[in-house]
Amino acid sequence: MLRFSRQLHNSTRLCSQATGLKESLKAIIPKRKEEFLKLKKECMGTKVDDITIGSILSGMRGNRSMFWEGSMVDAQRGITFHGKTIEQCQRELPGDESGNFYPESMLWLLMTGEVPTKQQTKQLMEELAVRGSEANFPIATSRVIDSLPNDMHPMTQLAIGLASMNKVSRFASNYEKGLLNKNNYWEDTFEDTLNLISFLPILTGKIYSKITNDGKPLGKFSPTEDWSSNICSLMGMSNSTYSVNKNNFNASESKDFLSLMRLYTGIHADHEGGNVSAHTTHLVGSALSDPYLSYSSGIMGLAGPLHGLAAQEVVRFLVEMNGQISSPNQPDEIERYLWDLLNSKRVIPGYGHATLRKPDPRFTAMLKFTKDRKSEFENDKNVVLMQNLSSIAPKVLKAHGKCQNPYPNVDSASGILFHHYGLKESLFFTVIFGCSRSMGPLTQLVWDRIYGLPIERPKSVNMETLKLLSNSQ
Ligand code: CMX
Repeated sequence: MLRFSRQLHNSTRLCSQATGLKESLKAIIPKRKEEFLKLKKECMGTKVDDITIGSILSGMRGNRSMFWEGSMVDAQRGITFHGKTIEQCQRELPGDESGNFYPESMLWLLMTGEVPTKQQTKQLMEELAVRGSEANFPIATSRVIDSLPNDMHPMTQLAIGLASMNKVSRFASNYEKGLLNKNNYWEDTFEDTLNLISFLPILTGKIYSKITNDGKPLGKFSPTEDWSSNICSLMGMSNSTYSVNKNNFNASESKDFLSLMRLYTGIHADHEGGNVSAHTTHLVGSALSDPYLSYSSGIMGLAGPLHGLAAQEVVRFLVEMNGQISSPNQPDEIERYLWDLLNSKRVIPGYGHATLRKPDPRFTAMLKFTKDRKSEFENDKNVVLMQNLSSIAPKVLKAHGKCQNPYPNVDSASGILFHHYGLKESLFFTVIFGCSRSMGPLTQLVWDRIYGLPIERPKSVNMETLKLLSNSQ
């Protein structure tokens, strides 16, 4: 785990002047804003794409109609963060000894477009640990979470918890007092954004303790640990506290679970703007709702089975298949199982993608995580099945001939790795996704306000209009 030195820790204050990230952001705003305004002035009439009736009736697939800077998804290359592939991020962003970049360095990259130094990353870690400490965590949110039924869906608890933080929103409060104008909206949005991200370890820990331990704490927040370490500790998944919750977890597993947490939360941080959680955060934020309300809405979208819940479906699928085949190393039996599934008109979970046409590089990164730890995973038949499936299922799906992308997506691996380390509450996987996904959409919200993007208001059309349009061509 990464521990901050006391001296450095004590020098960090909650106020914005101490933040390296905010100062770096301030330094790049004028040039980016100038470019944006020039583009807006000179190119407003430039045509991008034709909108067809097909796109209106098919979820606006492929319509390039949103402004989003942090990341892009290319059908062949997959995700890039400010132009950098996951492999480049692993090489260039400051990270831990196991080769994973810290989510904090991804946050810096998303916010500024620049690779942070080790010192800047460390400073941001410290800042998040101070902002998100027990003393600063909103008391009203603690009370709200405590009052919810333990068996309420963890994503509902997350959305409620985030919305309740609106009580401490600097943006909402200063807007109400008439202290804000268009030029400084972004600053309080930035403050709320960093506070929200910093509050996630405690909020996540509270929700996990409700669903597993009747609300009794499973670990303690440490102001000298980084963001991912605190998420693990508060879930009872750190070396010192794990025994409260489970009884067979050892120190080396704890370190690997932390690596997995860093990998997972780093690579899920953003997936361009059109996905439901990102788009919703942007849309709600365009009404000048504060970051807590905006991201709470995004979380409600992430809770949908077609968006954030696929990882839990994959775990069920792998466990069930293993119960019906003699061994995960029997390709013929696996193929037969897959054909039975397809012939009964069901999908192979964890395979296919709306945009990608190659294996998801996030899946590749997770697969590498297992290959780098061969001895850890070789006896876990669910993980072995996940690995073997990634070469068998694409052949079957190609022969089936329906889906446009027969390759594994990220959900094909992520849940089963959590499962391996003892995180068996599959409904909870999406909460960790929600911790990670806060970074991209909220970063974009800060930039939306730097650029002064207006409230979003597409024009809707009815059946009569569509008929008229189709007859006129
Ligand atoms: N298994 C079987 N059939 C599949 C399939 C799969 N994994 N993926 C797609 N198909 C089928 C579709 O159901 C569709 O069939 P119909 O024409 O009968 O409706 C056909 O192939 C064409 O679909 P597509 O254009 O290739 O895929 P879509 O863009 O419509 O859907 C997705 C994409 C992800 C919803 C789909 O591939 C799927 O259901 N996959 C399984 C669930 C899953 O893994 N979801 C996680 C998504 C992760 C993410 O979005 O990041």
